[in-house]
Amino acid sequence: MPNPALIAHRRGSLQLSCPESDAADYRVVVMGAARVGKTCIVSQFLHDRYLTDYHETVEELHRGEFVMDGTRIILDILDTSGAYQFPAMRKLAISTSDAFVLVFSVDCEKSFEEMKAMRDQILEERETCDLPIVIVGNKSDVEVKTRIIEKETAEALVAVEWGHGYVETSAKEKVNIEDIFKELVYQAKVQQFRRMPAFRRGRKSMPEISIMTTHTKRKKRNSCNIS
Ligand SMILES: Nc1nc2c(ncn2[C@@H]2O[C@H](COP(=O)(O)OP(=O)(O)OP(=O)(O)O)[C@@H](O)[C@H]2O)c(=O)[nH]1
Ligand SMILES: [Mg+2]
Repeated sequence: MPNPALIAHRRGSLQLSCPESDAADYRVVVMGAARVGKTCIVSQFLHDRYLTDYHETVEELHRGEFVMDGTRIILDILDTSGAYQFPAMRKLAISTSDAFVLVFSVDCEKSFEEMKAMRDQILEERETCDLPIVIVGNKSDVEVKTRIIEKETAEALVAVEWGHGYVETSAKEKVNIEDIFKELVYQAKVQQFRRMPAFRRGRKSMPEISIMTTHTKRKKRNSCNIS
């Protein structure tokens, strides 16, 4: 059953007319090689549903929300194609997004390399490293002998060398899925904080951030018209 607390839609099928003045809004793009599990991750996050039948994505826009420190966080989540047959769409997604989720599959070396190339493209097109980026190693449920990218290897590169967030997930078993989006909002808050004058003047401590997802508790807001 769809999760009533999260409002998800495909591009073009929903008119959203709610006033969002009290909410922080982030446009998030989910990128990664084909079949790494991007759509399954989004589906688990928004609908608590795992998709066993594979359908190649072209591009789908979803909307979800949760509450962090009393602030409503609205995420416009763009699920993209892993096939490189839509370079213009990828370029547009990169230029218009606030935050990035880059997914690879821990049993696929090629997807790890593609994730690196996508990150390079993002940094090049946005001309900055100062972006909220979370790297996701999906399919952590696979057998040990099938696994190719070790957690330590990915963490050393992503968290230590690059300074991004790293989360290992299983969309199949719904492990750590919410952590992706919590980490992403945390990264976005860190970026905002770094840009604050007080921090530039030398303040080193970070604000306390606690994130609570509420999509099992919240009710769909009446002011949103879904057609
Ligand atoms: N074992 C395992 N399989 C998964 C997991 N997540 C996704 N899959 C499977 O991997 C296949 C691809 O999943 P998708 O979510 O459609 O992949 P995608 O990255 O969206 O693929 P594109 O839309 O083509 O870019 C499907 O058959 C899923 O059932 C996971 O966590 N573990
Ligand atoms: Mg997909």
